[in-house]
Amino acid sequence: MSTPSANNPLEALRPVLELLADGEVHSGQALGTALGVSRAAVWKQLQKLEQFGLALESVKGRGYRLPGGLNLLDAAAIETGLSAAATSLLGELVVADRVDSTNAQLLGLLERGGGHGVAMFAEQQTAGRGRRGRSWVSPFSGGINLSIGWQFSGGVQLLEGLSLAVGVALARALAEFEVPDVRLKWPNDVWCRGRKLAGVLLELSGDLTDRCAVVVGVGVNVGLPQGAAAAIDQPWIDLNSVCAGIDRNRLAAAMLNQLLPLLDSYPECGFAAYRDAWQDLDQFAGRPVCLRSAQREWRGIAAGVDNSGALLLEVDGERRSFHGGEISLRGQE
Ligand code: BT5
Repeated sequence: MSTPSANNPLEALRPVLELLADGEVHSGQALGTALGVSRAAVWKQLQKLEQFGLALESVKGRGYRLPGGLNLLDAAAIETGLSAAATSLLGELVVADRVDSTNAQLLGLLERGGGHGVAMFAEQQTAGRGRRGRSWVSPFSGGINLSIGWQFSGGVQLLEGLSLAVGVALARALAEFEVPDVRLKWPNDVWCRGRKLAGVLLELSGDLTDRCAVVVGVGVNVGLPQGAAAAIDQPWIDLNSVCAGIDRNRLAAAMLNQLLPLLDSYPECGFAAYRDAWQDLDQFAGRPVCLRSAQREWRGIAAGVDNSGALLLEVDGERRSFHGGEISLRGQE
């Protein structure tokens, strides 16, 4: 797939971004010389950067800097970190500057008959999606926004529990960077220190009884600017506040190294292969929770998940399984 240039409006600004990525002060003169353009042209480029929400700082009499620097996603750097297994399963790697939603882009591709094995990362999403019409806050360079398209035959029931298994895969990728206190919250959240660090959104297309496709969408917070994060209406956390300095390209590769083999083997092995690992990471195991669905509310003690990924709750001494709804810790619902 060729990346539509509309998804890469930063292309022309990459050289100046790469100079500023070190977080140091650069004078307009030095930037102009390095880029081979006039100071006025540098100024125009810097103004455009601000349109991406990048907080450029002007240091009086000295020049400009991007506080904290930038660690841009780069396809070649991601590819360097891929395992042999992931490399052989990857159809195409796309790194976009800005898209509406990587899931929406991948769904479009799948509907046009392509997309299998395509992994798309975006520095920024203007309409990042959560479940049930909710949104995912994804400011420029603030995290990893990734969608992978996967076609398979045999009907959608083969993907039962997949969003939970993806959570396990993410936890494994984060463990490679020794991120502390990572837990999973049923059905699709990765938490850290009691706050949401990452979310998973699966979207399906095709004939759900036969040949169909899934888009696995994952958003992980790396360094969310406070301004953008103000729009998040629940406790959140980013990697920089627990484990600063993780290279985004290495993390992106680690995620693909986990997710591509998972997708390849999932129709055969299913959630049973991930259940124990999921339960070891369960944020709410043994705790009193409230499960809310559109129709009603259940109160019980969280007792893990079954082989299909359904939530198990002890309700009035009886163990019941639930396939949908949202859980919260009792007392905090
Ligand atoms: C999710 O939905 O958690 C799924 C998020 C999936 C995002 C990825 S990014 C790549 C791909 N492309 C997309 O367009 N989406 C996927 P849900 O469980 O419905 O949670 C959404 C809720 O999480 C929101 O209503 C907020 O409360 C909260 N939220 C939004 N942005 C957040 C963020 N950056 N960090 C933590 N929480 C956030």
